[in-house]
Amino acid sequence: TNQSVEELLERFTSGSKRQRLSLVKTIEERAEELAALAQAALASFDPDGDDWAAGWILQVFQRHQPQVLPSLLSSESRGWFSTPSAVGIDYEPLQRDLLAENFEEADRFTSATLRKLAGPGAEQRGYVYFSEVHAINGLDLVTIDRLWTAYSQGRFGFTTQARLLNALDGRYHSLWARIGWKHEGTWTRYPGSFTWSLSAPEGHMPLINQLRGVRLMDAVLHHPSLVARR
Ligand code: UYC
Repeated sequence: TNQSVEELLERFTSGSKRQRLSLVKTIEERAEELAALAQAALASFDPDGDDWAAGWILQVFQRHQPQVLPSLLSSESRGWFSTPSAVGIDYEPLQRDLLAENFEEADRFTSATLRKLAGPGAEQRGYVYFSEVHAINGLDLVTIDRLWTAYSQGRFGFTTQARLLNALDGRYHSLWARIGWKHEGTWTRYPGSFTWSLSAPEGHMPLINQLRGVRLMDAVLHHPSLVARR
């Protein structure tokens, strides 16, 4: 259509979730014009938040106009979103992989970071005990969750998984099919059978291995700092 890219941005920024989703293709088609006002395009978004509209604009630049990205990245987080950590973890690799839609790498970073956050025992054993989750720093869990939300149009992340579980009255056996972790009663095989892209079902990522039962995932989704975000 013949509306200006400024008008388009205004509608994308202030619109409802549904209006925004109807505009993502148009935003993508006009990436070049958007790049000319890259700073302004992101000015109304909060780097401390998790607004997926900002994440989507950044992904559009990454795909079509990557030269504008460096000027948009903060020197502190080396990404657009802030990534505070209470324990000195650098989330730049996660933000970079999510921006570039390298979801499998982002997922591996996420599980490795959960082990690190859970302590040296979890790192040595190679997986987290559910009983270690309550002591995990909430600020770091929220940083991870914000990034997954922001770079997935709000479709991935722990709070999305928790919301889907809640809508199913806590029935995990129904959740598995909903998030694509089970097909016709068979577990989706790691890593090759998961869908490592934005076309994955809602809640598909990040993965939590179910080999040792559901209690780890249940503890993560019910961590107080994540419950507070739903
Ligand atoms: N795997 O099937 N998974 C592994 C998932 C199960 C198994 C890793 C998710 C079912 C074995 C991750 C699902 C199952 C290993 C995930 C899934 C199973 C492994 C990396 C759908 C058999 C290697 C390691 C629910 C029926 C040995 C990690 C091992 C690895 C994720 C088998 C991220 C979401 C019940 C044998 N699977 N996993 O643990 O011990 O992070 O790692 O969930």
